[in-house]
Amino acid sequence: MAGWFFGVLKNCVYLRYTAFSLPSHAVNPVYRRACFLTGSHQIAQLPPDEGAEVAFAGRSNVGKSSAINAITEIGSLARTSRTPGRTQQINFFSLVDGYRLVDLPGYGYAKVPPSLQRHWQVVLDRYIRERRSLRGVVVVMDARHPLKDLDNTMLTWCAAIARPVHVLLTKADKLSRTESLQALRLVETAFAQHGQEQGMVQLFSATHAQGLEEARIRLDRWFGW
Ligand SMILES: Nc1nc2c(ncn2[C@@H]2O[C@H](COP(=O)(O)OP(=O)(O)OP(=O)(O)O)[C@@H](O)[C@H]2O)c(=O)[nH]1
Ligand SMILES: [Mg+2]
Repeated sequence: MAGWFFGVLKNCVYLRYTAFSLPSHAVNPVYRRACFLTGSHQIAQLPPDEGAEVAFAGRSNVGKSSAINAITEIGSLARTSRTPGRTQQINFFSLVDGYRLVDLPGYGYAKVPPSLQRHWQVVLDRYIRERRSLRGVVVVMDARHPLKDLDNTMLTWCAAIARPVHVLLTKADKLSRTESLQALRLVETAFAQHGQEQGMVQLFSATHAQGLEEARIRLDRWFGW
């Protein structure tokens, strides 16, 4: 790939022409330029519904924030924690102007007070249903415990409103190869039954950098790059 690229040197923005080809597996540089944009508690606080964004949804503690960090190769971009319920707002990360990754609060964590759980249920429902710039939802599941009730609800619901979904079966590093493939087949079958397009389920590991390229290819397609 050849073309003009922006760079920053000693606080000066410069433009340069790169003539050499990037290898096919090269990371699209926009992911590495991700930066925190804003965090929202309410629908009214969301940034303008313009451009394009991809949201990461899933049960609490499955590894949504870690997946965003692995994909962007910025370890400290989204806050992660061993303690479930870490992400308690809708966090927006800007890639380039008008293109965003979105880290959603996790669902299904029993220790979150019921009133807060209801709040997020309503906000996430409206966000996924109404957000015009939302190109697709990455549903993150723990490869060891996929397809919990709320995951099935999310898949059914996204299919019903024709929201494209890509499933990351993360923490695959904790499974043997055979177990990983079993989990993959299981979720692929369920995915098809939920009326979603086939072939959009993958194994992933943030800690072992597994499945990054496949995930980025999906994001590239949704963003139209
Ligand atoms: N082994 C392994 N651990 C992981 C992986 N991804 C995330 N973790 C760990 O899982 C825990 C939760 O990760 P987070 O990324 O904070 O999970 P989350 O889904 O954003 O959690 P909430 O914001 O609470 O909903 C952390 O201790 C991570 O280090 C992975 O691929 N492999
Ligand atoms: Mg999180």
